[in-house]
Amino acid sequence: SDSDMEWQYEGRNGWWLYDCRTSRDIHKAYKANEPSLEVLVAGFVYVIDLQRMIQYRRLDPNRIRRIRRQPLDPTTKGVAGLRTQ
Ligand code: V3L
Repeated sequence: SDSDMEWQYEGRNGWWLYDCRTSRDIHKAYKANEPSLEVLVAGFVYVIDLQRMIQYRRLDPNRIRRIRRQPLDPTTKGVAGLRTQ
C-alpha cells in the first residue's frame, strides 16, 4: 500500500528519507496526481518535481537531486541528514 512506500532524496553514496512533514506533503501531492509541489527545507524553498523525479532549490535550479519512491528499507542513510547508519 502507499503507506509502505517512502520518499527519498539522493545523497553522495546513498539515499536519505525526507523529514516526516515533508514526506507527508509529498505523499499527499503524489496521491492527488499533482505534478510538483514546493516544500520548505531548512529555510529554503525546494521544488519537488514528481514527473521528472527530482528536487532542487527554487532559487538555484542547477543543483538537482534525484528522488525516488520505494518500499521501506533499512539501507537508507538516515532522515533529512541525520544519520542512522
Ligand atoms: N531534506 C533535508 N536536507 C536537504 C534536502 C532535503 N530534502 N535537500 C537538500 N538538503 P542542495 P551526503 C544533504 C540539504 O541539493 O553525505 C543530506 O541531507 C543537503 O543535505 O545543493 O552527500 C546531508 O545532510 C545539503 O546539505 O540544495 O549523503 C548532506 O546533504 C544542502 O541542503 C550530505 O549528505 C544543499 O543541498
